[in-house]
Amino acid sequence: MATATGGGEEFPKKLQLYSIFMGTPSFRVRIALNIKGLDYEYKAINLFKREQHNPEFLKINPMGYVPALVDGDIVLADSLAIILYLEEKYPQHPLLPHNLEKRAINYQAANIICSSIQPLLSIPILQYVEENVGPDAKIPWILKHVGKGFAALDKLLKDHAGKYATGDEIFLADLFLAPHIIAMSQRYNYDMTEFPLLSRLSEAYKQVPAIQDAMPEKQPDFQIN
Ligand SMILES: N[C@@H](CCC(=O)N[C@@H](CS)C(=O)NCC(=O)O)C(=O)O
Repeated sequence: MATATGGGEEFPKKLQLYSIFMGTPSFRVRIALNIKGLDYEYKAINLFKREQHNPEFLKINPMGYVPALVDGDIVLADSLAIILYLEEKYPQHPLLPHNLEKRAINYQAANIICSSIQPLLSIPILQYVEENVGPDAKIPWILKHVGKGFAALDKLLKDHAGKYATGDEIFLADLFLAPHIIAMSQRYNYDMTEFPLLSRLSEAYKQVPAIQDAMPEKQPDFQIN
């Protein structure tokens, strides 16, 4: 680990983000860092080479997942935990609205994606579906679970949205939504017409530099897969 020496202990000087270009959880954290204007060192973890299982990385995240963040002597993993930590430690450009109801809706939307959509699309689950249900089962599986989640989010956010998911600023819900909408369109050419609000947000996200700079293809480890 690149370190700075101070007071006998060795901690990295700058924030370090362990990330993979294509994963939506890493994408969420990159957006948060960009919105808050935080400079960071990009530490690529190549999941295709199974680098997540390297003992050095398992010291950072015992789950063997990216993203993970190192901020001095604080080491954290899991995108939601990292983003909520960044929000408290670096309050500039808040990621949560003042209004309690809108804040709660942000938690709900983020958690729908974090707990009820993304885990069903994770590499081990998709491999399991392909190997144990059948090679043709993967795409219908993805479409079913994303469709259910997107339909719920479209309904949930309808009465709260402004230019973005819960108002005219990018908040937590957008950090979780944008990577999923973008990944579905890039990987599966997903048809969003059934979800009018999410389709509109998808267009709005194209104009947000913090999101565009966090795109998979802008990352140092990007490769066409
Ligand atoms: N709940 C975690 C999920 C992270 C996650 O699923 N990361 C995937 C990449 S998208 C990963 O590292 N997978 C490694 C593996 O499955 O071995 C978060 O939100 O950070």
